[in-house]
Amino acid sequence: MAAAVEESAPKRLKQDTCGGAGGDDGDGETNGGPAILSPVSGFKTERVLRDSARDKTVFVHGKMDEQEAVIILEKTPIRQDTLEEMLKTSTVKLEMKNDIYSTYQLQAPPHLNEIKTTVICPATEKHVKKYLHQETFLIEESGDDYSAITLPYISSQSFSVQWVYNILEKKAEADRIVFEDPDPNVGFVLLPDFKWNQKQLDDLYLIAIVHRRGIKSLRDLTSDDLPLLRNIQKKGLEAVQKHYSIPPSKLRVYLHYQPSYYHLHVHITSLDYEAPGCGVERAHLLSDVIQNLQADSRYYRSRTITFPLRADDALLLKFREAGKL
Ligand code: M7G
Repeated sequence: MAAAVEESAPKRLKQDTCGGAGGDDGDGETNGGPAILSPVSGFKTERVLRDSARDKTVFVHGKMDEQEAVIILEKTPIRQDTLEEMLKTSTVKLEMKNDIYSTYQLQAPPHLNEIKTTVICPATEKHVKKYLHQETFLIEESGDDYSAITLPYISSQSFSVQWVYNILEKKAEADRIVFEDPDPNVGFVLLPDFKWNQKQLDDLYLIAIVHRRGIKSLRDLTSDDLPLLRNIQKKGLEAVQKHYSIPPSKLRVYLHYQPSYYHLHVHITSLDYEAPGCGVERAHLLSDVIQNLQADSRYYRSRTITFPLRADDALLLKFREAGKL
């Protein structure tokens, strides 16, 4: 059962550019008011990229206004604070009854029955691949492999980080910011990851995005960056404690390698939540990163780092071509 977040009502997105209104300049829009028009009503499904009955999620590729789009639909957890209302106001249909056992189809009123919907439009081929269910392979990337294979690849192929700059420049999601340290060198913005609907703490998911530009990933970090990392660890976790009453001992704080977006950010999730990408093959605990850099300034420049790649990832092909797989 999901404990509720004691917060103001979550913010919803305005009409998306691919749905009609709004510009296409890469600026973000965030709005605290009600949704006006459904950007997904005109969505034409092409194929389901991935679905999970267990997670109650579906990733769909299709078209919106002739533009490529990916939508992610996710049934949200049942919340403790609205449970009573839900049981009182729902209609029920008996499915079966046997002795002391009975099952029903319960139809909750719309406001207690929402589906979290994420829209990516226009979506690139890389977005479609990101969400397509794929076989994965582990790569062992040495420091030299990074310079010779990965760096040239990510310099030309990685996802745009415009959404990150929009957050840092307060052009998007400004009203969602939980904490900010504006210092250009060690500062960061802490806000909810867009995977989290902020309605229950069980699946709390925040990201701390550093103000400093040019740190692509873990690979770029040296001991010079320790003040930045320690600042996130200290002030970021203090802010989570203050805002959500969750102590550091209940949080998983980590960096991804490889990330999808090459602007340094730290993931902060509830320890009780098995967030996608929190496994040992991709997640590096911030506290370990700090200790490793304390012990060896060039730790992440030189060591071999293991990470998974999907079968159709062009980077995997580059490693294959180089005889590394
Ligand atoms: P990552 O490790 O680069 O990639 O993390 P991943 O998506 O493969 O984990 C980037 C994180 O930023 C992810 O947890 C995303 O869910 C989150 N994220 C991505 N976008 C495009 C947005 C966004 O526009 N707003 C917010 N708040 N979070 C985002």
